[in-house]
Amino acid sequence: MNAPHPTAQLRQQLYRDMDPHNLTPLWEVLHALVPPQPRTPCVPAFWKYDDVRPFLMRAGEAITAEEAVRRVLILENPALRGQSAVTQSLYAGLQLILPGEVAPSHRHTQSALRFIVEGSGAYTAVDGERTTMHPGDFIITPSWTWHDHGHEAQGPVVWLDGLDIPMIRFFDAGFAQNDASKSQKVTRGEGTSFARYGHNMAPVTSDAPYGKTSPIFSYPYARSREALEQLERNTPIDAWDGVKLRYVNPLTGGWTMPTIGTFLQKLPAGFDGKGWRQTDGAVYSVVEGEGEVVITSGETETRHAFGPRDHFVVPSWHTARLSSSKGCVLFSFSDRPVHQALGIHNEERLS
Ligand code: 1HN
Repeated sequence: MNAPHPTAQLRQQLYRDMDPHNLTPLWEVLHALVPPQPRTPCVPAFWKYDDVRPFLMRAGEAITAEEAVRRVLILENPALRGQSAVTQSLYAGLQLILPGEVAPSHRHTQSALRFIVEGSGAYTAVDGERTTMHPGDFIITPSWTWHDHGHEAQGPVVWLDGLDIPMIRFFDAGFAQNDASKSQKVTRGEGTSFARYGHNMAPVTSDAPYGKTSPIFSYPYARSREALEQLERNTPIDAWDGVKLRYVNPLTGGWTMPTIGTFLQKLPAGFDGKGWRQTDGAVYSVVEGEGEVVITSGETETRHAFGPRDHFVVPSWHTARLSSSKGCVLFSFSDRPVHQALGIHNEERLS
């Protein structure tokens, strides 16, 4: 008889002997490495604003914006606790600033978006230009630009921060610096970037002052909402998305940031959307109105009624459906620009 065919025992001995050499067999993990379809560890998540707000206000009593540098409660995906991640690639948090406070100037390679959730009159300063915040405004802090926040008006102001922190961490490409001064010097009047780039026009000696990032610091809600309203009146409603637009970089027509795509959509009253799934997991912020989101993955179904200022996550390749009896407006962001740059974006719309 020949020697016995390699057995489980033989394999186990091989694994043990090579382990100290930092060697491991691919055939034991191959299936998990290249799954037949995306299998994210991220789970659907939902934060009701009424539950979150009291903690934000308590944070306002527990620490100043300056002491905290950024007074933020991180929205952590329940399956990624401790990782400061809302999806595998993205970070989200709710930031509070109170009248008279300053969040000191710094810069980092991570890109940031702000979506204003509550209150008015705080400002963010980017590269010497201040922008006043209003609910529903979408504001950008491009990679490596100095930025500070302040509040010289009334009442608490809360916004959603979206950053590419987990992605930049994955690439080990993060740099950061603190500014010498707390609040950077204002060098340009408010609205300068919008005047240059926000009216379907651009400087004649065209430049891209922030590289791959949009030179518009703030996309005011009033304008974005007006566009959706007009389209709702005049064009067919998409059976999956209602009326949905993406924010663009006016110099390229592409995404506003290289790593994060941003969207605003309006579901008309009585909308009962069809299901879809896509590879880019997304974070939603409810601006106005109310509705329901149903998220399914395999046998698991999650269902949440939402209202203004609630936040939720639709993970990669989970099927989602949106509906709204009274109509609503939703802001959302995802890592779609990266999926598209890599040629791996996939979307399936169910009939
Ligand atoms: C940051 O700079 C801000 O500038 C907010 O408001 C959240 C989370 C991690 C790292 C930097 C801001 C942040 C952040």
